[in-house]
Amino acid sequence: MKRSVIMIIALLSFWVIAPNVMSETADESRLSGRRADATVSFGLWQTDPPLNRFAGNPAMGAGNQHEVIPNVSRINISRNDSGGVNFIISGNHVVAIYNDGTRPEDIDPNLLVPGITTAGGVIDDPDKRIYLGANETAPTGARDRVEVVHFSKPGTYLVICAIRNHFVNDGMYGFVVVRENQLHLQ
Ligand SMILES: [Cu+2]
Repeated sequence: MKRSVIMIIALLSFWVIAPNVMSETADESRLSGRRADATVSFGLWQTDPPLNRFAGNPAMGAGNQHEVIPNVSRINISRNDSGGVNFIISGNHVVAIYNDGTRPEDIDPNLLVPGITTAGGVIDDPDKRIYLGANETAPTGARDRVEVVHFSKPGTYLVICAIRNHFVNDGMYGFVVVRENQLHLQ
């Protein structure tokens, strides 16, 4: 009986003390719910009409929604901690990310990777580009994949699908907003 009372007191005190210790040692911005990472759906497999990929992908890009969801994702970084975005790619898409302040109209959709003609080709505008992801023909470029991209500086980053038809015709682009947490800088 005594022992169980002691156990309860020990557990309760841990429950009270542990969060305080954690908040002193960990990044408070993360504990308070400010996200250091975000998950972005980059192309989605449709369900209406029903889609069956069991035996293989539908031809000509059918059955795929060319959208970036959420369209604007936000992450927080601090002086000591950077952040990341997990792009979950479904379909034939190529992630290209441009530096802070780049707008969709700054992209030249007529600069193309030579030799690729599918879906209008792949945009290859290197101006202010900070990341170009895998193509489906690359060894790492399966249609269903994740690319995790690191952000260490605040800014508003344009993220486009570099498949020309997706960007030009479907407006497949979004933004990653990286904010620096000023509250806990010392
Ligand atoms: Cu795309």
